[in-house]
Formats: sequence, C-alpha cells, structure tokens
Amino acid sequence: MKRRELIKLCASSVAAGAGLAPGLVWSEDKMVWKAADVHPLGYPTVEAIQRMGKKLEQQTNGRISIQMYPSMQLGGEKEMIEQAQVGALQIARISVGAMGPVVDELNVFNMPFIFRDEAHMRKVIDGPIGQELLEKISASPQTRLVALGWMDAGTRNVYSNKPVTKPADLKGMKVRMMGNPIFVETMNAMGGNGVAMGFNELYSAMQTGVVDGAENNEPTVLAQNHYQVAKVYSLTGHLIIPEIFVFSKRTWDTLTPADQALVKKVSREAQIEQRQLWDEKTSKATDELKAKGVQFVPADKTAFYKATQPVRDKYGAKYAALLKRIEDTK
Ligand code: GTR
Repeated sequence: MKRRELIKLCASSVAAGAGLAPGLVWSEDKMVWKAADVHPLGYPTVEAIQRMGKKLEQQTNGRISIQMYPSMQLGGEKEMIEQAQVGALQIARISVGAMGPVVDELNVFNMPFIFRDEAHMRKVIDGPIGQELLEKISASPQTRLVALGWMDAGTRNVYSNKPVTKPADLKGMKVRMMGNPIFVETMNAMGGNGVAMGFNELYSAMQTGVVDGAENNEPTVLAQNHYQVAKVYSLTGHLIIPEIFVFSKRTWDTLTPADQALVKKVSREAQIEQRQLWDEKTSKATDELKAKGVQFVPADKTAFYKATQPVRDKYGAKYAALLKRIEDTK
C-alpha cells in the first residue's frame, strides 16, 4: 500500500473514532507542492508552472496545489536541483545548462550552434528526442528526479558595455557563463574568457566589474535588471538552450499512478502553453530594453560558428548518433 493511502486510512479511522467531519479526513490528504524558479513572478516559466498548479487544484478539487517560490528564494539552480533530489522541493524549473553536469547526455543541447534556430529546437524537444531524454533522466537512478517537460528560453546573446560583433571584440573580456565546463570552453573559443558563476551572483559581479559581461536571452536581461549594468546586447546567438522542469523522485514515488498520470498530462500542456507566453514576453522585453537605452547590435554569427567548431568536435564525438538525429529533425 502506498504511504499516502496508508495515511488516509489511518486518518479515516481516527476521524471516524473521533466523530470528525469527513472534510477533516480529506484535509489530511492534501498536498501542497513547493516549486521554485530563479525568475520573478510574471516570467513565462514561473507563470506556466503557476497555471499548471491551478489546473491541478481544479482537477483534484483542491487536493493538490503548488506553492511557487520565485526569484531565487530557494537559492540558485544547483541548490534547487539538490533540494528536489532530497524531496525538500517538488518542482524545480531550471536550465538544461544546469542539468548537464547531472545527466551528461543533456549536454548535446548545451553545445554552441547545435540548433539551426529556435523553431528547430522546438521541433526537437516536442518530438521523440525530447521524450527520450526526459525518460532517460527519470530512469537514471542517480538523478533522483522525474523529468516532466521542457520550456523555451530563446537564444542567448552576449551583453556588456561594448559591441561584440566578432571574436576579436571579446579579447580580454571576462564573460560570465553557467557553471558547466562546456560553456566556459565555448566562451574561450569565441575569443573571450569564460567565467563560471552562479546566476545569483551575476548582477553584482557585473556591477563591480568582476566580469565584463554575460550572455542570455532578452527576457532574462530585463527580469534580472541586468540592463542597468550592461547597455549593449550583441546578437551572437551562440546558444539555444531549453529549460526543463523536474519533479522530486522521492515525492513522486509516494504518488498514486493516477496522480502521476495527471501530473504528466498537465506538464505536457504547460510545455506548450509556456511557448506562447515566451514569444509574447520576448517581443515585449526587446521593446522595453530598447526603451531603456539598450543598444541591439548585429554580430557575425558565421565567425562565431567557425570559432566554436572545436567545442562541437570535442563534446559531440560521443553523441554523434544523437546529433545526427537532431540535425535531421526538420
Ligand atoms: C536563464 C534561465 C535560468 C538560468 C539563467 C543562467 O536563461 O532561464 O534558468 O539558467 O539563464 O544563465 O544561469
């Protein structure tokens, strides 16, 4: 018998013995799951998980709900992953960049210029490759996570206080990258000095000149106020990394198969819904950044593509078959 059913049974006998109203029995059975995100309320990933929570609440008559902890309240992404692994957090929405060190195969999505464009990336995550990778994460015992779905995070571009149109422009520049060697090597190959750093330290690092710049999508630059300390957004387009949302395996194993199936269903819906929120937010964020004085400059993507070939060669070799399937996804 599942632990939850046992608790329910015990609660029912206690309630019957004590003559309690049935409502009290059901309240024993209520589950409030913790979800966390590094972004603030209103950001597409946060909004999508909150909508998913509303659906769960409706479809279980309030038995399951989600409490969102946005804006890094529970720490950075590394900490969020660790909390989900021990069951202190149920849903962690993180970048695939942060999951690469946990599941090596995910690093295929973390390589520079691996997707032709965002539409290509979406085809891949929505299709069989996306599904297989989710299953792989869930099946691997050391992850202690159940992968629920993907989300969009646009295209990452370099931002700093000077234009970066070609590799030579990055010479001597320290650029913050996510904590994964593949990103540091990517920045080094692009001509700069990659510095691995947690997202939670980035604003002050840019402000104090510990780094000269960073790279991310438009909604992030706006939501995290990075535009206040970096005024030039150069369209290098070197990384298109999806987000992922995962569930604590420890909690998952206490759920009934029916609840598990419901979570999987609403997760797939969240994946699709977030996309629309994403597109709206990206175009609004671009306008807002421009209105706040951020200069958008075109960059020589072909030069950056060529410069990063050694990174694709090094990391791609062991996943040649998967990379071929990604390339063949039309
Ligand atoms: C953002 C992403 C975050 C975080 C951040 C980073 O695009 O939404 O989850 O990974 O990038 O650069 O650390």
